[in-house]
Amino acid sequence: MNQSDRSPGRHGGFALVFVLWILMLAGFLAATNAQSSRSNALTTLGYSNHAALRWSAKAGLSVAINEIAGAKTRGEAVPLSFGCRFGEVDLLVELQDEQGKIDLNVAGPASVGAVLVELGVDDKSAAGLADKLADYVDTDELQRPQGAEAIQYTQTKSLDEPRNGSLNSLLELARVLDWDSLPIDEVSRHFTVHSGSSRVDRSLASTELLRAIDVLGKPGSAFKPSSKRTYTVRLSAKRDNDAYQQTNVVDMPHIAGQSARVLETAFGFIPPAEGAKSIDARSCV
Ligand SMILES: [Ca+2]
Repeated sequence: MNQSDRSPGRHGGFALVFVLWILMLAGFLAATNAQSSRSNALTTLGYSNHAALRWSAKAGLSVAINEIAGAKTRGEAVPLSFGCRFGEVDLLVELQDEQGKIDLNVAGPASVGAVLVELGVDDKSAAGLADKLADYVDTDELQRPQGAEAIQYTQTKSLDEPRNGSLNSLLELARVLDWDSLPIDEVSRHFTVHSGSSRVDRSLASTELLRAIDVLGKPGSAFKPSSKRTYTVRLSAKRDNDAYQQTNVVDMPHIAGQSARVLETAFGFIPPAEGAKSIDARSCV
């Protein structure tokens, strides 16, 4: 076979390889594009879910405020929790009267330490945490046995220092030496900075708090009703595989027509398993 006989076949072979290479490249580009489209779609779905969860929680706070106001107007007990739906978002709302908690600005370290022990903190650590909190709040610079004033914060290279005044928010506990080790969500179920009372309404207190009060031998912690109407509103929202939690402390108005004031807000996305669980199917609106 001469050169002219072999050329067309060789050219045909080159052409075939070239076409196959182009097809492979086109396939690769198509696959990449499909993957990118799927990724974009998932990202968009994620944004959509997050936006829906955040707005549902925001709207759920208004529903909760109306529930509290309605119960008060009717002379009924404020519900401990309720669930409802905003479209495809499941919302669980938990309500807690701050009068059933220990006020960290008022309680002594013995009371704070006793509650921490009931929450599972060992005796020595609980005493240390209680002393550090008391030093953070009191106006002097005299360090308690296991406490911490400004010099201890400097020695531990903390960027914070004691306020030497009342806490404005539970979130400020993150600045108190060693308190950042405690889960704020758990802490907020037993402590407040808004009741303004050294006493606790036993009918509203958690079981851990009741045990601590009994250990302290203060059954007299029976409550003298306060004029304060402050509540923690904990909202857990869930849609698909995303979940979101928002916690607010709300000061309810004393006079009809006035608006509720939001004193504290904490929020964030959480593991779906911790989101709203089985709730009834009523609509939130
Ligand atoms: Ca101090």
